[in-house]
Amino acid sequence: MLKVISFKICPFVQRITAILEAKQIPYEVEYISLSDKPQWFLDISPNGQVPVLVTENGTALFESDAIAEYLDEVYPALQPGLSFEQKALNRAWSYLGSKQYLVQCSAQRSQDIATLNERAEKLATAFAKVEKVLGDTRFFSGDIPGMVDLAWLPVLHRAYIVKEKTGFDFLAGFPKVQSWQSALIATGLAEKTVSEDFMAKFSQFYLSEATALGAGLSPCRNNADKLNNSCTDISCC
Ligand SMILES: N[C@@H](CCC(=O)N[C@@H](CS)C(=O)NCC(=O)O)C(=O)O
Repeated sequence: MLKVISFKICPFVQRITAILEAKQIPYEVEYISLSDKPQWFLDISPNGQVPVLVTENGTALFESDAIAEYLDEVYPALQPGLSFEQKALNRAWSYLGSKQYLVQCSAQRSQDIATLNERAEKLATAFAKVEKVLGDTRFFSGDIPGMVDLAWLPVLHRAYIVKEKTGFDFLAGFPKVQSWQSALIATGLAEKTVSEDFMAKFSQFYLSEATALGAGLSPCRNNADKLNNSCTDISCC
């Protein structure tokens, strides 16, 4: 069986588990600690990063884009019959999604409102591009989720949680992206592709009192005076 080496709040991993779930490919997950990486993991992960996908042959694949493309090619297509051009376009829109993971992580870790808004603005630049190309279908290009949808799922899932928990809306001003988010959340894929304690881990890391989002949970949302340190941590987890 395929094995995904994972870290619980990693969006790069969630993209891969989303593809596995959507394609109904059986897989198992092994979680590791990124602050204390085991030697066996370092031996198979050239960059020391998750996700790693161990194939049926025992080959350790790394880099989420490469893993996503492997799963797309080897297992039955989610959207059969796409032309090579359409596939290339889908990859390009997927890359735009996966490039936002660290941007969003850094926004969520912002320690003051000004930094949060500044980083959310970077994310908004990407949402504006997608808003322009989303059509009338439920998902990015059709009525079932395809590879582009799954690449954006981690970003849209996190935006959903943040809005639910704090009221802060990364998608403000993008009605089509909001509908797309609702359609994706309604599939149930978001919950299926993370660990059972994802919410607790996510909240602990991104919505604690140390972040502007977490401090915003108090009735006084704009705590900029209290939280005047800029976050310099752009790492994700
Ligand atoms: N380019 C990599 C990025 C993966 C990544 O940043 N993973 C993070 C967790 S979300 C990680 O493993 N960080 C540990 C480290 O960089 O030492 C990919 O697409 O797979």
